[in-house]
Amino acid sequence: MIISTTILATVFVAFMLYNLRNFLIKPVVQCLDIKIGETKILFISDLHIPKSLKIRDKFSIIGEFMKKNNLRLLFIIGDLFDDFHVKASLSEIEEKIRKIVDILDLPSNVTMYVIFSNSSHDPIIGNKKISITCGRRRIIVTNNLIRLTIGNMKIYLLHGDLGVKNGALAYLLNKIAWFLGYPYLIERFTKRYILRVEDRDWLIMGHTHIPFISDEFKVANTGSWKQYWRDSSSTAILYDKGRLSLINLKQCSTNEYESAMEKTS
Ligand SMILES: [Mn+2]
Repeated sequence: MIISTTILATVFVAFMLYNLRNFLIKPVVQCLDIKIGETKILFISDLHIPKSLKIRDKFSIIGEFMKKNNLRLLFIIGDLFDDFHVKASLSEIEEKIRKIVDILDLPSNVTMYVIFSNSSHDPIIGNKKISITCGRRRIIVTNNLIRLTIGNMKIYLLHGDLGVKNGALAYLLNKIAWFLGYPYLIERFTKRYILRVEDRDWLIMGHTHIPFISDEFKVANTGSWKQYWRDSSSTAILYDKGRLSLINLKQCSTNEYESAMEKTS
């Protein structure tokens, strides 16, 4: 009991100190507002595709899943790339994104929003909004927070590196907090204290590589597609007719994604 209390107190103090700046000065978070009428949306993050685009992972299951289930809207919530954290030229970013459309085997009528992470991995683009067309596909790249409005539902989308910038540290903090009885620490902290989002609205993040969905706190994490020292989860969050679910795309062998739905908390 004393040990766990000490660990919790240490973690809490370290976390507060690390984020002190965000407590004192509310970070300026630019927001991109999107209102849509789609009934199905896929959210993924943390693909960590190398800049060389030489990959062995089968990312095409993302596009295959979208085609099978008639999904036309995709949000990639950060860490799309693994080693591309430089001020790249617009033409280089465009070229790589077009190739990623191929790697993911996306539907020909897809609209894809990409939120670049800011701390590492993704290109540095400042506050630029980049629009790319690729046949009938529309791609919008930003590094801002996205506020998605679907009817009465509001979903905030953010990579999640505003507070704890290092993904491995974010992972560790979430695991320890979870173990000590405070689940989803980073997501709940980001939602309440950094973004000051209303309780009834949702926040979907990436960054920690721990997939989950919590109806209680209305926070979710898309997981990751890269095998580091942490496993790849191959997960996504699916919006379908007003409901959000955590799904595992590697378990989708049929047209029906119901089979891939994991237990929601
Ligand atoms: Mn990541």
